[in-house]
Amino acid sequence: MFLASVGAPESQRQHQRLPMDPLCTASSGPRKKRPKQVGASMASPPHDIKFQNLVLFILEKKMGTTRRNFLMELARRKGFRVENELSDSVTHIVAENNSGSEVLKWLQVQNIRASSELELLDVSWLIESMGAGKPVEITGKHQLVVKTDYSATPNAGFQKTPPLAVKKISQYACQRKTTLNNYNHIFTDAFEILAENSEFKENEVSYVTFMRAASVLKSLPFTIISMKDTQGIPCLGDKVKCVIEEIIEDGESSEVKAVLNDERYQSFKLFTSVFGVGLKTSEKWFRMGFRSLSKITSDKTLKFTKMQKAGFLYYEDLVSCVTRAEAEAVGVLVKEAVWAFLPDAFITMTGGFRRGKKIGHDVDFLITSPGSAEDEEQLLPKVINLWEKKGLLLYYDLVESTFEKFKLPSRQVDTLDHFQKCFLILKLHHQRVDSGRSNQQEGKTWKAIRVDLVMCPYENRAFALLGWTGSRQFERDIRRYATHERKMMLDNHALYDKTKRVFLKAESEEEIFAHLGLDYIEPWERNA
Ligand code: DCT
Ligand code: MG
Repeated sequence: MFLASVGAPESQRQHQRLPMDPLCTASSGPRKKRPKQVGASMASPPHDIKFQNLVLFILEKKMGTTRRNFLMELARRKGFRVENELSDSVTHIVAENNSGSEVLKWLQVQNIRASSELELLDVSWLIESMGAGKPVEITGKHQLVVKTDYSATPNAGFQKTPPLAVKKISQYACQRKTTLNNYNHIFTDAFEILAENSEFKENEVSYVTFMRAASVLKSLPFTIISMKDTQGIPCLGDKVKCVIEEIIEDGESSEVKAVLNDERYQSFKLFTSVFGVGLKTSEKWFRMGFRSLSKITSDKTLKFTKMQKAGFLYYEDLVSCVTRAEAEAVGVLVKEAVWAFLPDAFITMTGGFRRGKKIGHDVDFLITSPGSAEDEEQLLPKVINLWEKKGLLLYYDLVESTFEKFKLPSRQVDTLDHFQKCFLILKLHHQRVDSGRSNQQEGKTWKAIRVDLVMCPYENRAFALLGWTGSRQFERDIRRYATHERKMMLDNHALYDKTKRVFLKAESEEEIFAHLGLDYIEPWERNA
């Protein structure tokens, strides 16, 4: 079972580990302890060079001989050319825990002048590249920053190492700022795959463990490059640290590799990519022996819901992400239609796009109006009707409101709200036919886009906005924080103070944060 694969305690494992053959990690299941191979790099066979244009040199300073030998060996196995000595042919210097200034200083001592073409890179670039099996694009986060003032503090100019005095990091995402600038993709991608696999297995505990780990790592302003960097970071238990350690050492996690190769994971991933297909249906199809969508759609005995039929019909469009330009174009359609019936309505694009994401799986909108409840109730049916007449409506499911005023907020962190809402697939006509996709489907001049419209009472708009902005992890944590730290109950409708037994009103998200005693976190800092 998943949780049973937790390895020996951290301290114990530390002694047993040494740089080892990374190719052994391809095996499935938990990590095995492998025998010591002292000086493995000395006796290594020659490796084929896959990337002729790069010549790497790994700096031993602050890294140590063992780790340097290990990284050199691993990089060579992955097809990189790594020099033992620094020479004119070197194009990339890779360093760990050194600022750009420190590397330059070292070069000066060696009497070597660094040319402007020489890349000074953080080891995170090499680790990511080895993980990707090819050199990844060099971005600002990989480049060591050079400050000319050497009298500055040792870490000055090198932004991607942990600051010397780390401010205590909260276990709650609502007390951390998480922008889309993720310095730890190599780890967070791994944890998101492990979390998804746990979700497919309906293992809630394990799902939460991995999602919290991914979330906290996304908030760090530096890249984790050694286990030392994980000290003091919450939400990283033994199991999680074991995965991090393996990625640092080998560039990848054997457990993630095993999940990606697992037939059940692959099938669930494929099945749930169809709009309207959840875990129950995936489980059923998997048990019935289905492994491909074509076999499913051509099976005469299977019955599909209206939602699934639409999911299959527009599959190609729906799996290709919605771009911001497409989201904006949908926004124009929504505003036109809504304002035709309710000119004073407020319309806000919520979800990932409000958090600054460039792509999404759908476009979410929150609609509210200070007008009468009856007008409110009639709006979505009118909008649907209009789009139907215009031939823009490919699918819709209108869910009537079950909202009751003064109902206590839900105790569940994951429940959907009671507002009236509509899940749609809209036909978005291309502004101009320029994508390869339209060539594939000759003559098709539109794309099917998933859209969620939510209509909420005016007094609840701040809560609804906070709830529909996400991310999911941020929402879970702010509700958990309200419950455990403030004895309050928060959901998409309201905030209730259990001690004072009152509902706390709010006109804006800022006021909700203030009621909770939290510093305000901007939407683009909620990408937890
Ligand atoms: N939400 C939530 N709990 C859920 C589902 C959603 O709190 N179980 C909130 C958070 C985000 C918002 O609703 C919109 O949901 P999605 O569209 O699923 O998420 P997203 O962040 O917009 O992601 P994507 O970019 O993939 O659409
Ligand atoms: Mg969304």
